[in-house]
Amino acid sequence: MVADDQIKEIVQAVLSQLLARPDAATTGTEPQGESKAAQPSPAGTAYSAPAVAGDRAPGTDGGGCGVDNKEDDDEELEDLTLVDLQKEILVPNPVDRAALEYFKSTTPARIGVWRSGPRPLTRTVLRFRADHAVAQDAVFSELDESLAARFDLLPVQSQVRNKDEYLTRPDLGKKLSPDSVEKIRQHCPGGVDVQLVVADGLSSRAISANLPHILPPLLEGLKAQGLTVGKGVLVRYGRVEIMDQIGMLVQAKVVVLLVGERPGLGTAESMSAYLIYQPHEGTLIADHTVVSNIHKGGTPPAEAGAYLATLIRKIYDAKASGVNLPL
Ligand code: B12
Repeated sequence: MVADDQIKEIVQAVLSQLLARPDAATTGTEPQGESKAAQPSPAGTAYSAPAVAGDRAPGTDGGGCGVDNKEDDDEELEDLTLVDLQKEILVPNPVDRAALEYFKSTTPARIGVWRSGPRPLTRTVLRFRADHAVAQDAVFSELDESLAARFDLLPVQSQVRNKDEYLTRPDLGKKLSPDSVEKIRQHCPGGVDVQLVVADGLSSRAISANLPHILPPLLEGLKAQGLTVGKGVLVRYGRVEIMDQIGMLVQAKVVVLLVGERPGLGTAESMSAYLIYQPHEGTLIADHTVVSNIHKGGTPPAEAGAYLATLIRKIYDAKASGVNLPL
């Protein structure tokens, strides 16, 4: 086992060697074209002087090792995830800038990212990795339990004990812990029209970001639709199918689950609503209706809340959901 001091010494030695290298500021590992390409075009809009290794002036690229330029040691690194990709123009001097801006405005996909020879720009690669890190952080982040008190929800837990188990045992996330079953029996009134369930799922960030905006229009909408709503439940380490067990316990007509979606590279804050009419032992996944992509860059949560209220009324009236719900 290497002692902490030894590790520090090794890191120090590697860093001083890198800084002492004559080519530390110009590694020559990136073709010059990249740095040139990454410069803002004369008519450049959103893209300006990033403090990222691969996007410096020609010949100053550090190959992304982060120690390429001593003067920059105290500089704050730009948080690439804050840059709006749909507005970032990386193509130098585009022939038809307006068309490129239009295409980019229509999709969050990474189009028009330019290149360095056959490779993507360092900036593009770093952005990809940063977005991936954000997605991983969202998956590993824990549910903010203060949401329960804030929105008058009953905090419960699946049979999962920790995040690692959550990720490796999806089956346990579909069932309530015995304590939670008892809690729901005690605190949630039975026979309601609508049972609300909120679960962290694969992104508790999605819940923190959207819950405050979706709940008011959803609850107001259900009231306006004349539907009774039971005591809502906040599930830690929950998977989609846990909503069926909760629905069966409280004998609700319609169960609505708000859950964090598996984060992608576009956003880590996307939430889905899954809906089901009277779940029972033989319920299948296909008996659920899904409304996905609820976040500020997709269907905004306030709009989704109002829409869900009308959809729940439709499911209630049709006595069916999922593939059985008439279009
Ligand atoms: C992962 C995923 C899957 C995985 C689920 C496996 C797993 N165990 O996780 C697989 C590849 C199997 C899958 C299959 C399908 N999926 Co899918 N899936 C997703 C994805 C990318 C993430 C879902 C998520 O994060 N759920 C939250 C976590 C916590 O849930 P979970 O409990 O771990 O897993 C359950 C749910 O993911 C659910 N689920 C997944 N897909 C679907 C689709 C439908 C219609 C339903 C009711 C449930 C459901 O089943 C899982 C097991 O119980 C979403 C995209 C998104 N932005 O949400 C699409 C998404 C939900 N899927 C979709 C579709 C269309 C399907 C399929 C119908 C595709 C097909 N033609 O076969 C099938 C149906 C599955 C079924 N059994 O009936 C659509 C739903 C569109 C809609 N509004 O109805 C979405 C929104 C993608 C999209 N944008 O088109 N899917």
